[in-house]
Amino acid sequence: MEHHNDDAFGEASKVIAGGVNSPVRAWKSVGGNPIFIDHAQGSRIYDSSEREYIDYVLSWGPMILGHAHPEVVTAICEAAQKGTSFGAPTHAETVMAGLICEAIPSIERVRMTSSGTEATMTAIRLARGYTGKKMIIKFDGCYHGHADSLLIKAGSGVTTLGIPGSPGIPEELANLTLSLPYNDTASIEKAVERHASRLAAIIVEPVAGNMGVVPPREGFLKKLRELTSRNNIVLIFDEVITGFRFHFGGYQNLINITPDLTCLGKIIGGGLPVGAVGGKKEIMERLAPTGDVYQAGTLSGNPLAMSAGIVTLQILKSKITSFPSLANQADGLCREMESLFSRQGIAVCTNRVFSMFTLFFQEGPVNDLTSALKSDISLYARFFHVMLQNGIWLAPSQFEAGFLSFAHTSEDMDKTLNACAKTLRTL
Ligand code: KE4
Repeated sequence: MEHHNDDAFGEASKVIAGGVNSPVRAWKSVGGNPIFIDHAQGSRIYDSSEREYIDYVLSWGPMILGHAHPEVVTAICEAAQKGTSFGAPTHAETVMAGLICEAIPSIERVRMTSSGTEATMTAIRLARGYTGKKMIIKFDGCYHGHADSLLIKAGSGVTTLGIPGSPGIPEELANLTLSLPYNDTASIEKAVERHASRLAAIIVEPVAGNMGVVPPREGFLKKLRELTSRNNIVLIFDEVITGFRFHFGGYQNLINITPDLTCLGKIIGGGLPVGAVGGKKEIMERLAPTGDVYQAGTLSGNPLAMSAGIVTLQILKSKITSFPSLANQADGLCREMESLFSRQGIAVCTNRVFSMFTLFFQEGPVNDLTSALKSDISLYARFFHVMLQNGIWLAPSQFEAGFLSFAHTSEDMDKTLNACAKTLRTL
């Protein structure tokens, strides 16, 4: 049935809160009704009117192999033939956990969940249970999912929608979370000095992706490791976006900093609902059933999600030598876009880490939430819509990351740059 887009959103809004199952999909910050997608293949995504777009959102990161990768689809179909959920251990979960432990040496034990939110929520609870302390520190503009303790000055949809905090979180709980400016070493030193005896954890996106891409300043993560080691504070790297994005492992492997716990999601699920928390055996064994920190999940380690994730990670493992060219492709795209912007006299600041990037509509630099918020979001909104008309699917928010996949071709790059040139002429 031909679904005209506005009808689709109208229909959805009659039965789904806000017409979407995740706020950032509603296009609130860029305006207009969201386009509904019918299917996707490789680097391309198709709406319900069969219009084709080159996709740089990639489901917010998971689709690093491109959409509907044949081996991933086959793995899911084969798993489905054997049943979709048993509520009992399966060998696939051991294989998945083994791949994660092999790729990220700091992870000695894993617990699978069905979302990144559950992974970070579990990590926080574990840190509090393990240390017996209550306070946590996060960073402004970082987004760790929507667990109560973490929805404080969060990034992603919270920043996009300009939601001050989130009603429904008791201040007794919110007051136990201190959010500091990202990359601000001085403020973290002062905070730890003052609160060390009460601090259970510091949680950080080692490369921030939820205020747009903001890389860590030299020494920032090292300082967090030093301060947490000295004060019995659990250091949690939220690698839900960065895990397996830059290579077959975590960002932590590349900078040689070992967190106590790591949260994963997105890519490790190959597009199916998956999250994971992992880390030191001594901490992870505090989780029920060996320990007394409870967490659980009916569909945690679900056979279909494991089959998609295992094949995805195995393919990424076989592509270890291809990651540099993925990063080079992103580098070339960003440089060419920057020169198109400067030729048109439009200010843009590009932050890129390997194959994840954000074009901030401002002079820059952008190294924390305060500087990210200086971006011209109405200009971004116009850019978003005209690029869409020109067949390019970008994040419907200035404060998100763009991603490349191994399915993006040089033809995709050329088409994107032509669309960008055409778009900029209309701005
Ligand atoms: P989920 O619960 O959405 O699977 O994961 C939460 C999460 C945790 N940590 C980081 C670093 C994340 O980026 C996320 C989720 N990312 C957003 C987009 N930046 C998901 C998109 C959405 O909310 O629809």
